[in-house]
Amino acid sequence: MIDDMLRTPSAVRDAERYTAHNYHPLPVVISSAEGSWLIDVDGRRYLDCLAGYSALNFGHRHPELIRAAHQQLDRLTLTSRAFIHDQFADFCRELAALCGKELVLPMNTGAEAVETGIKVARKWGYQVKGVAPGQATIVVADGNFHGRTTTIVSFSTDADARDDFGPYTPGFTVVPYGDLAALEAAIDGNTVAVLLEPIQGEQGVVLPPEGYLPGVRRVCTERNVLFVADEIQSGLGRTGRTFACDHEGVVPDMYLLGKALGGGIVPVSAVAADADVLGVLRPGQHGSTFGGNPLACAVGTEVVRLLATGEFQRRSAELGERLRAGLEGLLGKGLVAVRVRGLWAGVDIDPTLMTGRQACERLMERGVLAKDTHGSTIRLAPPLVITADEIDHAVAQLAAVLAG
Ligand code: IF1
Repeated sequence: MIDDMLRTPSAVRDAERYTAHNYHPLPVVISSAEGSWLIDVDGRRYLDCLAGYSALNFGHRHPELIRAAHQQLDRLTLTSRAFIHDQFADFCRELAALCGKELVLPMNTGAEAVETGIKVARKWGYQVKGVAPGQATIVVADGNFHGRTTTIVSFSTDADARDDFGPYTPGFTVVPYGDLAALEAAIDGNTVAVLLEPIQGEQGVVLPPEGYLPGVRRVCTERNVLFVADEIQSGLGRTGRTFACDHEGVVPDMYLLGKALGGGIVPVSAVAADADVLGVLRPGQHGSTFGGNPLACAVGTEVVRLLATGEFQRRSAELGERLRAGLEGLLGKGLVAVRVRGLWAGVDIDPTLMTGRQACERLMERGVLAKDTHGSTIRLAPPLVITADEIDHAVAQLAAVLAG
C-alpha cells in the first residue's frame, strides 16, 4: 500500500488530538483481533505479545467468553449490589473454590482490588490483631507496581508513577524485593500485612529468589501478619500455574486478582480470602457501583471454568519452555538477560544496541507488538492460546531486530 494512502497516520493524529498524553502508544491503530492476532486500520496483521498486560490470557474474543457475554448482554447488565442477581453466586462460589478460599469480594479494576486489600488488612489489624487505631503499617517491596491510585502510588518507588501526586498516604514500609531478612526486620507490632507481587511485572518480570515466597509465608504466619499476594498480572495461568504462588506451594491470606479475570472483555477484579479476614467488613463499609455486576460475573464465571480445566496452565508451562529456549538462544546476540516463567518473559537488551522502545518500534514494523517496561527491558506476554510456531515466529523477529 502506498504510504500516503494509509489510514494509520491520520488515525494516530486523531486519537492523540483529543486525549491527555498519559501514554506514549506505538503508532499502530488496531481495528479487530482474534486469538493472538491483531489487525490494524490498514489491514496489517500483528502477533500480540502484550495481551493487554496479561488481561488477554485467553486470547482476543475467546468464543466461550464472547458467548457468555452476548448471552448476558441480552438479559441483564447491571443491578448494583443494592439487589442480588442470578449470576452473582456462581461467580463468587466458583472463584472462591479456584482460590481455595471461603469468600470473594468482587470489584472492577486491579487498583480497586489492591485498595480493597489494603482497607481489609487495616480493618483486620485493628479489629482482629488489636493494632492501635490509625497505626497500621503494610510492608511492600521496592520496584512494586500495584496500580495508579494516590494511596497506591504513595508506596511506589517509580518516580514517573509517584512524583507530584502528593500528599502521600502514610502507613507503608518499603523493603528490597527478595530480601527476606529485611522484610522480617521491617515487621513490628503495628504491621498488619505484607503486600507483594509474587513476580514483579512492570519491574521487568523479576522472579523471586528460590525460597523467598515460602519465607514470606512463614514469617507472616509467625508474626500474625497477612500475606497479600497481588496476582493481578502474574495469576490466572500466566506463569504456567493458576497462581504464581503455586510454583513454591505458597498460599497467601489474600489473593488480589484482576486483568484476565474479565477475559479481556470487561473489567473484573476481586479479593479472595477466608471469612476470618474478609469477614471484618460490614454493610456500608466498602463497595462499588459496578463491582460484581451481572455481565462481569457471567464472563468471570466462564473464565474460572476455563481455568478449572488446567488447559491454559499446561499450555503456558509447556510453551513457556519453548519461549525460554528461544530467548536464551539470543543471549550474547543482543540480549544480556532473560527471565521467563511460563508464557511471561522479561528480556534485557544490550543498552548499547537500542532502548526497549526502539526494539518495540522495530518489532512493530515486523508485525509483532510488545511493550517495553524500563530502559532496554521488554516484556513478552502473549495470549496463552499462542501456538508453538507463533512463538518461534516472535523469537525470530526479535532476533532479526537485535541483529539490526
Ligand atoms: C498502566 C504492567 C503497569 C498490575 C499489578 C495491579 C495493577 C496492575 C501487578 C492495577 C496493572 C497495568 C496498568 C497499566 C499498565 C500495566 C502495568 F505492570 F502491567 F505493565 F502499569 F505497570 N497490580 N498493570 O500490573 O490494575 O488498575 O490497571 O486494572 O497503568 O499503565 P489496573
